[in-house]
Amino acid sequence: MKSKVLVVDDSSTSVRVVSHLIKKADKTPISVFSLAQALDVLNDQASDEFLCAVVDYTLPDAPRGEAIEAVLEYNIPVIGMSSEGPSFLSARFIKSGANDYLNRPYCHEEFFCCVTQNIENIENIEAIRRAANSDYLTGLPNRRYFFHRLENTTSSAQDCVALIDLDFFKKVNDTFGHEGGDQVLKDVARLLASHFSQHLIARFGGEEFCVYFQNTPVEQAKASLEVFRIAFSERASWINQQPIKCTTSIGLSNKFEGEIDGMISLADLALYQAKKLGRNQIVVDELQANAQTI
Ligand code: GH3
Ligand code: MG
Ligand code: MG
Repeated sequence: MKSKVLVVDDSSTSVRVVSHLIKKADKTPISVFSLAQALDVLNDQASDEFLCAVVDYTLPDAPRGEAIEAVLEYNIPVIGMSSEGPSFLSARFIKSGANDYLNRPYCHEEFFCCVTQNIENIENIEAIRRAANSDYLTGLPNRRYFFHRLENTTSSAQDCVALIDLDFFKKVNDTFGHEGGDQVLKDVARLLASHFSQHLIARFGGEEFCVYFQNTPVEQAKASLEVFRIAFSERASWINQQPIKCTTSIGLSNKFEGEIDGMISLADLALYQAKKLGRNQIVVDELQANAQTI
């Protein structure tokens, strides 16, 4: 959960007051006195750790609101502050893209309301974004997020993709009920998250999952999938004190031809092959014809 609020103001008295009020809102103020220092902090610390920034309109090294625009560049919501009067403020701040603004002198209640309301709005938007991007049952990223992430990624010929499908999962539901099936889905998701934390994973739908390996030789991806496959097959999920054993079939492809969709279709064909060959195994559809090739 994000908790930092960046405070950029050249007046140490103002910084002290603002920091105190931010702490009262249970957030952590990170205070700096100039735009240069603010940029140092933002380049040094992950900017996505900041909930928002409270930025003075006039700073010695940014006299005309440049600091507000500079901080907005880092995709951090900004509350602007100025002593120059409300009519000046509203026009200038709206133009610079600030989310909200405060006119000095402000009473503490006014500051508190402004900051907490903005933080609440930002947190609500974050919660909606998280819900839209993740799968409700397992908490894994969903298909929508998977493709959105890849849209903004430069894929390379070294990438590969794996489709992982639970074997005879319908039978799990038939034997242990939907609740038993759900438990297996949650467990497989947790195991996937722990084995492939360095990679992009998603629940594609039903009992099918996907792992996208960036810049990973196919042999390495296959070896790590094999470790996962064996680990999953050797453990059990539990429902009403009953163990549920389950296995996975996996299709892996590294035939990158510029289209991720195409590589996923090939992984799907490899998965189909793994099912046909008896399940609980990996089939690789790889560029160089060594190992199992379809
Ligand atoms: P195969 O080895 O060929 O993959 O067989 P399968 O039984 O795993 O595959 P099939 O496609 O026949 O059945 C998938 C089942 O997954 C059917 C569906 O009811 C179940 N399923 C899909 N989503 C969920 C879910 O969220 N929870 C539970 N409990 N079951 C689900
Ligand atoms: Mg100032
Ligand atoms: Mg299945």
